[in-house]
Amino acid sequence: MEQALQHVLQEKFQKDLKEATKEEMYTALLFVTKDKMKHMKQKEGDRKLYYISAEFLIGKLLSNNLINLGLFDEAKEVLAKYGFDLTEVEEVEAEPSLGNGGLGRLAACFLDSIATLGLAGDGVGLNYHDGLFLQKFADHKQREEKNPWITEESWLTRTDRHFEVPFQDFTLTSTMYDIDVPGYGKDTCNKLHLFDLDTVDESIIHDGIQFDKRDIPKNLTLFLYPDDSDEAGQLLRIYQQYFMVSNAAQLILKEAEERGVNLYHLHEHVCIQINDTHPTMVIPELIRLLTTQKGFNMDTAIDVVRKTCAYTNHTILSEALEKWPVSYLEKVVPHLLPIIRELDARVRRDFHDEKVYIIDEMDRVHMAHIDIHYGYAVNGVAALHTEILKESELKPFYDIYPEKFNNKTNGITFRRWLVHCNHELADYLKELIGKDFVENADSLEKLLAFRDDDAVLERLREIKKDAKLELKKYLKETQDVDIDENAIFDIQIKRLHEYKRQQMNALYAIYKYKEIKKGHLPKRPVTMIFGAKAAPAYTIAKDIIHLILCLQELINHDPEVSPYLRIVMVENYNVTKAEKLIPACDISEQISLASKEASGTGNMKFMLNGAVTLGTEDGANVEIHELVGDDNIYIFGEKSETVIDLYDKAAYNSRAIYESDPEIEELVDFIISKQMILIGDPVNLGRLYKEIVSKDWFMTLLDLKDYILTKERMLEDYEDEKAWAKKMLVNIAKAGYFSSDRTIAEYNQDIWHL
Ligand code: OX2
Repeated sequence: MEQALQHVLQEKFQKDLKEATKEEMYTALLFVTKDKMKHMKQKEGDRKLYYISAEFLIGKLLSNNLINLGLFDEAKEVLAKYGFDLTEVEEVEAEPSLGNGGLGRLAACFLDSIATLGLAGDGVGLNYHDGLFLQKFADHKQREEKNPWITEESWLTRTDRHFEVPFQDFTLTSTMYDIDVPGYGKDTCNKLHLFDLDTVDESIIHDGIQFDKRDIPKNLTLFLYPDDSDEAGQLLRIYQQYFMVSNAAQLILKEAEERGVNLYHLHEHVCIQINDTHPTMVIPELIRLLTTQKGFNMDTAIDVVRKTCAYTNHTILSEALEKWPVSYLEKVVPHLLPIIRELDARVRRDFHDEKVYIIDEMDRVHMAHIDIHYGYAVNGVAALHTEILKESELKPFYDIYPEKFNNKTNGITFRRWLVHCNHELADYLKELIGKDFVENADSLEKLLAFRDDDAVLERLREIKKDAKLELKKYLKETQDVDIDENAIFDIQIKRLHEYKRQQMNALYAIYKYKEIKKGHLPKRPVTMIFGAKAAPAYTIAKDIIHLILCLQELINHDPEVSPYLRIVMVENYNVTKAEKLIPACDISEQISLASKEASGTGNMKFMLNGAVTLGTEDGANVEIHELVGDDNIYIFGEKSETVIDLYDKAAYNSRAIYESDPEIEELVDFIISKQMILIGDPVNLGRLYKEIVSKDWFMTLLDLKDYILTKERMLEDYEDEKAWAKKMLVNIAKAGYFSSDRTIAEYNQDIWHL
């Protein structure tokens, strides 16, 4: 390592290890690591997986690659010898914001686990130059800016693969970039293929993230999820999706032919996982390529494609189940329409239930319906979610194809979410139970043997305290905020969405503020931490951010309250920040309206790092609850059956709750109180107030009181330090099930058969 670094520094910068800057040292590490991976091949096998996804939220890669390659300790030592701190050096790396939230991070964890299990599987996506967006706060509001991350030297390698992608008005030539994906302790390596266009032009971006949505050659891979509140935005998304899948399909066929595969047996050698509906057009595109270029007839092409593709559903929110108007597809990819119409005609021929048609009476194409009819497997991402798919959301399909439906409860990679983000905890666990858990997560259960060992419990508390101190330092340096490491850290970090109910947590803050004002002081200070980006066109989500930022201002500047309660909204929440926040957390907020959070994966990361969940019976919380038992989790709120029933009967009435309960009324009214209006914008606060009182689609007021009571009980319980430490221990010990290695082993066993 020392020689290799020395060599790069000399060649590139004519410098010695002693003279290098942090940036130069980072570049040297990047080169050395990339060079090592360049010589690693993919595992050879009969069947190869292509995981197609609009998002891969990979985070910074230096440390993780070093860990997986077994070079981390050596690199750290060499750097220390020359006065460098590896943690500081890796700060130099820009984090690619190639994802929005859980779906994209899941894809990244999966790539790690696929490689770690030694399976041949590559990711396929797009190389967005400016990612999702960079979040800035000004006037207590979110502002969006571009988030460039591609530097001259990066993990991307330009390849000489290019494909022609035909659109209605023009044909574009792609360029494929690769990022290496090494497995933990493996000498094989997979790839993440990111497609791009050489003509993309970042200079067309102005005023934050505005740009001409119609200039496709210049804008195609600028942003992930460009604003689709108008037609031009929706068309751009279709351009992006088709560009992604046409490249994927061409790559898949090309690689198969290079491997000598007879395309009539494609399904025996290739498997395609469609990550939510964004890549759905790969199905008609493959059929098109097989029929127009490879001499297949329609029946055979459909048959082969059906045996090749599998689909993962990540949500039951109807606005997320994509439906593209036929007229839009006509404008962008008219050559796919005859195929989509043929696929629809076959469905209509075989089934007489309009709920399962592909094209509906309003001439919209239901993308998920294509996946379910023309793929061989459909999976949900947690047990409850899959049950809801089978029993309600996708019931008509389950009735037709019961054998296609299966559950794959999500997971997270322990290499990033424990070994990398929490060195102190990982090292201590290795000391206690051996290092086997890094690859064999179930062995974390060995920790249970120490549940009554005072010294171990004490050490776990110390490790938590150290992580809090680290976070305190980080927040001071990056955002100039002060937090108290002796406070209870209560953290809600995830995308901003009404169903995730950050607004309910904000109402708790109002409750606590008022209590403190009345002189009911908590035994120990509480620090409430939020981190969330709102989609640029999602008005109410932005209003909720505004509410939290106004409360932050009010509470942190009130000398009567701030010694006991603080609010911190972390700017531009991303993977790097999650890695600092999660190890420091005491209370993990997982408070979605039951039935709405398909799984959640933050809940798993927190648990693994010794936080205790405060949550509803939703998504994977249900499975966490089953694993840790009633004593080690705090569950509140209505169950999913009740919620689904309320929706079915249109029986939820937030105004009735508001008007009949003076305590709730007082909290909600505070949103538009004089003090708040003095700080914030009456338009935003007023709109949010009205939304909660007169609509409250995600039933905040339904669960608010139970939430407040449960959280208060949790704060009380925290005071029994030993009992709390035991809860931490049990959570860590039981987290093994949520390793993405387990999830991927199940995908492979039941769906992929690699
Ligand atoms: C998310 C889901 O909301 C979340 O519950 C889940 O854990 C994650 O996917 C990974 O499965 N976009 N993001 C999601 O769904 C969609 C659509």
